[in-house]
Amino acid sequence: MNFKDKVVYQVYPKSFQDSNGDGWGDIKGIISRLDYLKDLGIDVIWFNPMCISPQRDNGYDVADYRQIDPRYGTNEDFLELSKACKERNILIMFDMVFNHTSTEHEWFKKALAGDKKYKDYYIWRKGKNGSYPTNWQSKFGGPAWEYVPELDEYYLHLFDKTQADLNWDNPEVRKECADIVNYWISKGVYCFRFDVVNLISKYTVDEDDPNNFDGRQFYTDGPRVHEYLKELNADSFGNVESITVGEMSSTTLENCAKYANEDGKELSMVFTFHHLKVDYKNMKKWELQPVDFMQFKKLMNTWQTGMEEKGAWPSLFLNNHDQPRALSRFGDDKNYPKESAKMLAAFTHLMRGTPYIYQGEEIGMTNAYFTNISQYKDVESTNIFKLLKEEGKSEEEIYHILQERSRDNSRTPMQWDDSANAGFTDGEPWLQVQENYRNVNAANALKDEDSIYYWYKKLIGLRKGYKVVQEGKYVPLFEEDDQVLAFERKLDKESLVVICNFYGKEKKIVFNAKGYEILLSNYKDSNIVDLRPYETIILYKKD
Ligand code: TEU
Repeated sequence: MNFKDKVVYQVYPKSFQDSNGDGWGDIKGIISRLDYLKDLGIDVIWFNPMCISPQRDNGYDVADYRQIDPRYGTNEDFLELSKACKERNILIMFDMVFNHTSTEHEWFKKALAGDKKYKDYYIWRKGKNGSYPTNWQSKFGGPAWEYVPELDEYYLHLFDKTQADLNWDNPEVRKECADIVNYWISKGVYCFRFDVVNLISKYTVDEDDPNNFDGRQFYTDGPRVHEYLKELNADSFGNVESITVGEMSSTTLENCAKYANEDGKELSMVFTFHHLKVDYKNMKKWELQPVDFMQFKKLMNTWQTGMEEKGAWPSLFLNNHDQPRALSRFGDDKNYPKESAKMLAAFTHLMRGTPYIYQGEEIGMTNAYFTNISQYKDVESTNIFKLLKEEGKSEEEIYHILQERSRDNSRTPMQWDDSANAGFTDGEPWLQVQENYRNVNAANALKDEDSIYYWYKKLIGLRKGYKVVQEGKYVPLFEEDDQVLAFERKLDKESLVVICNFYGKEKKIVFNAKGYEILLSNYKDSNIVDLRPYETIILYKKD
């Protein structure tokens, strides 16, 4: 299916819309908000996992891949959602979590009970010298191995200890996963996101990480990952008109050129994260540094041109449910919320790739800025709070870090209007609503024709209306400038230029705009010379 003309919207179901007052978003709630999404102009909705799960990691710990978690509704409700989406010409993208299952999944329970077949669905090792099989750290902190006394063995979990890694070298596991994809295809789902799918093939699980770290060099972009993806493609989504995206953790351009090659043998596109680590000090998530803009720009340019040269397709995004809000991170949510949100959106939507909007970014939602650990719910945040405390950091310091980095920053409930709990729920929300909801909400955005919301609508309109946005070549501009990120998209006689001032200060630029018209700009009367704080200008010319 063509995905170059499409825009994807990510719904975090738990925080989107509650319909029954239990404080959790649900499917009926989503259905009631579909017209809002239709009006925005999006084509696909990616739903974070909604299947049965103990919710240790908000659904990324799946206990049954074929059943909707009752907290979201029933499988019948899902069919209703599917129908309602179809009526609006919106596609559904499901989130397939295949690197691991919940330890409450029946496969794992059977494994624990000593069933050999199911034990081999997971990765087990004996301890070494009375300790863990290797020194690997889980991505959520703590050891990546958990001991099971009954079996006198450890199982591998790259994430939480309730998320046991599946053994993809076992053909039966691969078949189970293809069957699950086919099950959802039979229910009318044609788009899939594959969670951390470049971690499924491990080089080895027996060697210590020489850097005393998480062991990622032994399981990232592993030896058989391309083979497994080709197989999954051939056995499931490759047989229908589908769109797929793989979440690629710490990957390389060379591997992504294969994962997302336009030959279509593996996936349609990839999510990569290098550009979202430019504020990690020493590449460590819990160490803060200001955004390294030059590094950010260089990464964007390298990946944009590299993927294009190799005939591969990227996804475009700055936000998702694991990232702090881009407006708070790359923009200025206090002094220039509108200007910087629009600039970041123009930048994201007009590069080469398929853009993803994370719920709420289209109305300028910000980080949560929670001030107490009791407000945080994410397993990663609560683990890290403990670990950083043990390291001797003060609570004040840790709060500062969490306010910048916690995944809960983007998970606060969608802000619909200025009524209690932002119109998200009549009950007690599972995660506190960000207090700025009285101003920052969808109802206000819809009333203001200059709002961020309508800007997103216009950007989506540009993608639909201009082939150069869908297919144009990417050419970096102003490469050495330390304040402006700009690029040209070129296709036959068409040229689209996007100029973004990434800072809250003015800047003079020299650009020969002869023959160009201004398609959009986030300030009135741009002169294409004196950029104002966070100004963005989109220029177009056809010879
Ligand atoms: O995330 C994978 C991942 O590696 C991260 O973005 C993760 O949040 C980060 O490393 C933590 O610092 C995916 C999902 O998007 C995430 O929500 C899940 O928790 C994770 O996989 C496990 O399934």
